[in-house]
Amino acid sequence: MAETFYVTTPIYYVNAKPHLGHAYTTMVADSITRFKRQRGVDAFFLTGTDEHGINIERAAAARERPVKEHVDEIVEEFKSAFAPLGIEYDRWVRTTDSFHEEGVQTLWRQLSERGHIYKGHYEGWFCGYCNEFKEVEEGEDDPLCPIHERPLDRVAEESYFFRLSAFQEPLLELYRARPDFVRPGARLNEVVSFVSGGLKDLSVSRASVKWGIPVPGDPNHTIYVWMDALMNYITGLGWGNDQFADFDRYWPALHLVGKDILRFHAVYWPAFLMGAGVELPYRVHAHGMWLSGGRKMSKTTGNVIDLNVLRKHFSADMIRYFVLREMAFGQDGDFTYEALIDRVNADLADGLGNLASRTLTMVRNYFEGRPPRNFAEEASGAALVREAVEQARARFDEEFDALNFSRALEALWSALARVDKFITDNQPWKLAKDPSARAQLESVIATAYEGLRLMVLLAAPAMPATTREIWNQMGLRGEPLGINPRETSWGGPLDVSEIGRISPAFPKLDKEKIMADIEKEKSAEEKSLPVEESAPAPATPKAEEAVAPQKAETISIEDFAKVELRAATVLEAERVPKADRLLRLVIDVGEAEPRQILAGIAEYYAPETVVGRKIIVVANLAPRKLRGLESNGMLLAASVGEEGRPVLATFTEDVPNGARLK
Ligand code: ME8
Repeated sequence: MAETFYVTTPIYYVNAKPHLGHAYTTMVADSITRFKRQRGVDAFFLTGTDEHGINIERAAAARERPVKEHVDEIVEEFKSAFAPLGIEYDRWVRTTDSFHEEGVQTLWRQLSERGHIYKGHYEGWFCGYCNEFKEVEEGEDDPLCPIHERPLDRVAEESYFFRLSAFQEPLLELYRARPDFVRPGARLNEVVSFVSGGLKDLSVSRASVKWGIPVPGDPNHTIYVWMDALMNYITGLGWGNDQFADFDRYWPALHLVGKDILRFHAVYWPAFLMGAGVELPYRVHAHGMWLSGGRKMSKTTGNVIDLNVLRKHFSADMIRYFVLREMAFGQDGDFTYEALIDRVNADLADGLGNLASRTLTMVRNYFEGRPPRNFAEEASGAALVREAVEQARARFDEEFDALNFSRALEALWSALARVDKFITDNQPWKLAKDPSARAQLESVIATAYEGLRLMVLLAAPAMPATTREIWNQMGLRGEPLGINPRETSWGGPLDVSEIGRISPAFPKLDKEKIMADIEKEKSAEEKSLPVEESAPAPATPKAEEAVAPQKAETISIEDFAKVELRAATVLEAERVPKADRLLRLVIDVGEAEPRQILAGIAEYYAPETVVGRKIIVVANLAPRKLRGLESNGMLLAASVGEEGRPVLATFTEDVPNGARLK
């Protein structure tokens, strides 16, 4: 049986829009899942949304929406923000899912039967944003949450309690016996010192909150949001419900969390599980926070990096590479667009992209497109390059596996620089002019091609789309993520005949232009209506008009039948010079020849992000000319928001090119 691996992210509050912080943990989880799978491990990746509690109830009330409608909407926002970042989870748990509710109630019953829950009275101060009771100095009348700087709620009500105090010793014993239970080590020390300071019993029900899971046998109470939310990690595998049967296969989990919520995961969660007699997680790994303008990026501070702005200017792989490379996992990292642009230009455009283009151009020019496989190491430094790549491969695997993504990528990129320098030092353009230097030339290009091949395989979990693109350009068959780098060796057999069409995988970014555009968008954004728990969006008639579908005259089925809608795949994409909005696409509509169409999406989609996409086109539109180029069809896209941002229509299942939509 294959080794298994189970990774989770926190489930996110649906009180505001997703931002880079949420996407970060989820991109990390996606990359590590792809890394494991590529190495033959049976991996499972769970994420989802935390939908109960007073803060969600309030966010919905502020928008004058029924709570369920509000949460459904924000869940969709999360899903549609994550998908274009190449995030492919196995399951999305919503705490409003009935299987989850069933599992949470099962846990409650077990804890209750084992004597870990009792009824009492609670009086204290509660922060709806933290979902946590706060200690407040005697005599304070209007205390604020030290994290959110918002007024705390006074709570005085009947409440059920979990006997957390009884778990102080078992928890300390856990940290002693398994010092890797919490990573990094510095975080473990914080947890140990917190628990050593003494644990009070925890209030785990609320009589005044209606939007939650009812306490079994006492429906006047709802279960404390954190007890509800933490349970997603096992209900999502089928524990305590009949919906799924994955618990025995995948549990225990590696929990990836931000350090902001470490205590809940490293103290309360294992205590609940111990109480119920359930096996503990494998590890809780706390990462640092993305800061913006020197402060933690958060919806309450209002300094979040908007995923729409990011996606507009940067491809998913640029963003993924940057966050993995830039932030030492575990430490805080400062996010700036300037740093992102600099990294993309240095490491991706001038680094990986340039190495791929120059290597493949030489394969095309000097070897008629057939990669040479002469590993006799005739060229000077070839053996050293091979060694550097092999060392980087070993180092990369070790570091990535230990979640040291930045160091893993750093090791890979330093080998990449070695290959690049090796090409330059050997001056293949001179060797190509000298027939007696043929073996040397072969050795240079074979070494560069081989180094590139092995490095692209390793980079694939971090950058799935562009590595696939480079792989195809290299003429290699299969998918890089389908090839186990540990079973691939230098100079091993290759499934390749000729290289494909060469095009730069990463365009060089124009820093000044992008920065100016982002500034403009930021000021436009400030004027628009945010979904923010702190600043409720008034339901003005204008806001409603903006989302309401336009009424149109009806048409007959015959009218509709005149429109020939077909499935197609984008083969090539490039910007149209001097036309900011236009992309020129070459598409396969299942006909003998590909077609050219022009699409006004360039402001929202970088060319490399649409290549390979399945789209829907109006195939029988009369041809028309734009900027001297003929367009033979039109692609379909939803027009979203007041600015009419196009979102490409596609299929969620495999559809052959040319298939008609009716
Ligand atoms: O805490 N930098 O949800 P949440 C890095 N529902 N990561 C960040 C970040 C930042 N600036 N901001 C947010 C909750 N995150 C609970 C969790 S789990 C059973 C319940 C990421 O929407 C990071 O993973 O506030 C952090 O822990 C999480 O989002 C908090 O998301």
